[in-house]
Amino acid sequence: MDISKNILKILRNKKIEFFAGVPDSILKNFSNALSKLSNKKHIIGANEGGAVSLAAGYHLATKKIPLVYLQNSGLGNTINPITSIIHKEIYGIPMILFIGWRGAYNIKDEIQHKVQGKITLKQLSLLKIKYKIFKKKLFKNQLVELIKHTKKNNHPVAFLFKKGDLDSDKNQKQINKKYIDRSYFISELIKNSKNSKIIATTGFTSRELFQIRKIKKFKNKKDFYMVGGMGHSSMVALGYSLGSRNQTICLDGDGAFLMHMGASVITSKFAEKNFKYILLNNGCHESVGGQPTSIDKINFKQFCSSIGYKKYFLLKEKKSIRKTLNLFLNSSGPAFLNVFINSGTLENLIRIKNLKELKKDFIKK
Ligand SMILES: Cc1ncc(C[n+]2csc(CCOP(=O)(O)OP(=O)(O)O)c2C)c(N)n1
Repeated sequence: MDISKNILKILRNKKIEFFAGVPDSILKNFSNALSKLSNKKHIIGANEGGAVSLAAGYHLATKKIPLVYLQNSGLGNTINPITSIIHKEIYGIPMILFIGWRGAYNIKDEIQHKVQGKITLKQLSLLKIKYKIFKKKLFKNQLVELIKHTKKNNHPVAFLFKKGDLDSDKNQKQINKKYIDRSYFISELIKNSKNSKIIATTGFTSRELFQIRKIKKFKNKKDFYMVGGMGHSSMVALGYSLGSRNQTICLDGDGAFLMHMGASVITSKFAEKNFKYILLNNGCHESVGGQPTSIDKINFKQFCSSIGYKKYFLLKEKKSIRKTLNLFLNSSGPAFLNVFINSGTLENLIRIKNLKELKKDFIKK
């Protein structure tokens, strides 16, 4: 039996049967095992703070121990509800956190995981959260001990996983090819927005944009890559657009959009003509394994008009790209473009490096 299924079995035996979280690549195999559960037992939250709050509410109703899974980059999002509600010195709510530990000691990882990777254990200690670092030969006992501890102390506990601890996912997702490839859209965007600055979201979007600029030998002076800070690209773009005359394009993903959806209300209210927002909508968290988002619940035409976007465009077909991009880019902002994209990314996607150099280039006029 694979480790994730084994873990789920232990959890079930201990009556842990409610799961909430935000997906992470290290925990991909575990969250895929959860995907078979009903919506009453497993919910992918908009952000990690929401996931721990959801778990807290479930505990209040059932007295059972919930489990929340997250990447350590989302630990910051949980800190407010943990320190102000969940902590044993406040209400005292037990729960288990499964944390994908990016930037862990002695493991090569991307630069944006360096700082958070280093402070993760210290943050947990500061929060008085007992933790264990997954060990393949000991994990059953480790888990049972953590469950006992959270029950006894009415305080969260954490189980940390490093890259490769859980089995890799053997069931490759079917790649949907109905819409537009992200990379194709990005190439067209680059060609058609020569005088614009692009602020691109976390994950494959930034990496594809970086790679396409490189291959086509466009200098990277136009882009700011949000290698982390998932969900905050639109606010960075708003700030930039207010301070600059450049047309500013925020290139976002649906998982990131949902993570801090309130930002869209602020951007549409305060943005000026030069602000353009593009949602690359594949209905999932593709960069960390393709787990579904809840974006399908939004009627974007109504949503955008209700929060004050001046224009809304929808793009689903490759053949309409040039025409729609032209209309969108030449419209007076704030304007919103909802692009339906296929899952799938470029082969051998490169990592973005030399961030300080890129920033220097970006801020040059
Ligand atoms: C606060 C935070 N939580 C989780 C992650 C891990 N993470 C990186 S990319 C990503 C998925 C982003 O999904 P979406 O915005 O839909 O873009 P896609 O991957 O589909 O291109 C996640 C969850 C993160 N970087 N930061």
